[in-house]
Amino acid sequence: MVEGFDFVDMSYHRQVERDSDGAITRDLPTVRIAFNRPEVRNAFRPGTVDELYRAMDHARMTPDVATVLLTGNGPSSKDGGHSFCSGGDQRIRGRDGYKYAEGETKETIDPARAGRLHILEVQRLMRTMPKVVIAVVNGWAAGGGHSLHVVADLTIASRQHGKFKQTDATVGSFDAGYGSALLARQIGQKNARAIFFLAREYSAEDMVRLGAVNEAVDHAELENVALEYAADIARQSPQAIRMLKFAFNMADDGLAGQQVFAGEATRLAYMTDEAVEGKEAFLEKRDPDWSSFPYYF
Ligand code: S0N
Repeated sequence: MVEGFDFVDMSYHRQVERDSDGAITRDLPTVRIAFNRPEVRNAFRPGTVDELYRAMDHARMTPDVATVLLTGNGPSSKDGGHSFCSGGDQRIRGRDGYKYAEGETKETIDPARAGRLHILEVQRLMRTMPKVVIAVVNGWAAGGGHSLHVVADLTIASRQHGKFKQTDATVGSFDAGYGSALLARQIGQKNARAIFFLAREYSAEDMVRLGAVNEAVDHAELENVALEYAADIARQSPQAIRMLKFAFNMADDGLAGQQVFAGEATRLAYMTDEAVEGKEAFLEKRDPDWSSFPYYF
């Protein structure tokens, strides 16, 4: 457990493989990050989103972590309701675009903290981090919570409690970026438009049929299945996984997606004798000798 967060939980899960003598042969570590405001269906405020960002970024920079599980704590102690995330907390949405914490006023609020759409920064981090993010939908995924599952690389959902509803238009907001356009790439224009325009409720199995969710599983098994997914991912080549993630993103992310993919390609190229020759020639103040590097393989 990583301490210091109020609204988000972050914990490391160390799964291992052992040989017949019981010795550990492979570590398969995973990070679980969970919204922790179940009494409001895990709605997020700026403070929640800032913590979520820090947790995600910590996972991004932890070298041996292959996979991030994003989920919601619960059920609610008030009514037993289960939730993944119900999006932006509507209680603090000001007409001026700021999100007011308790006791804050227009005069005291810090615009740098409360004036922007923080959650979009988390979406970009999920999208560009070199790790697989799995949305583990244990209850309601609504509004901005629905968009987070869309942005995740994979989604598994509780058969009993996983529910999906895109309520943005109901409350006068709209995720006009990944939440809608990426969803249309995933499940087709007509299906995505229906989800947004009609704001109807979908079960986990409905979403599997539409191709928006990878698997619906028994609620009691949800986190175990998520850890099995994470372990399988951790058995693959880390380099191959991040190249594949960035390749899957590239067409939809335009030049920003190309930049992320190209960064990895450049990093790999730096490991070749050819790139080393270019650098050494510069440092030795001579022309590079490319004669041993073919133009065609
Ligand atoms: C999730 C729903 C469908 C669950 O219904 P259910 O099970 O009947 O529970 P409720 O009784 O409705 O809820 C239980 C308690 O939780 C409170 N609550 C639930 N969701 C929220 C919320 N989002 N904000 C504040 N409170 C919430 C209820 O009020 C209730 O409290 P009590 O017990 O005190 O009465 C249902 O709850 C529902 O429809 N929720 C609202 C979903 C929603 O519309 N979310 C917002 C959609 N928009 C966004 O998420 C925008 C996201 C975002 O950040 C963003 C992105 C782009 C641009 C701008 C922004 C931005 O920052 O706003």
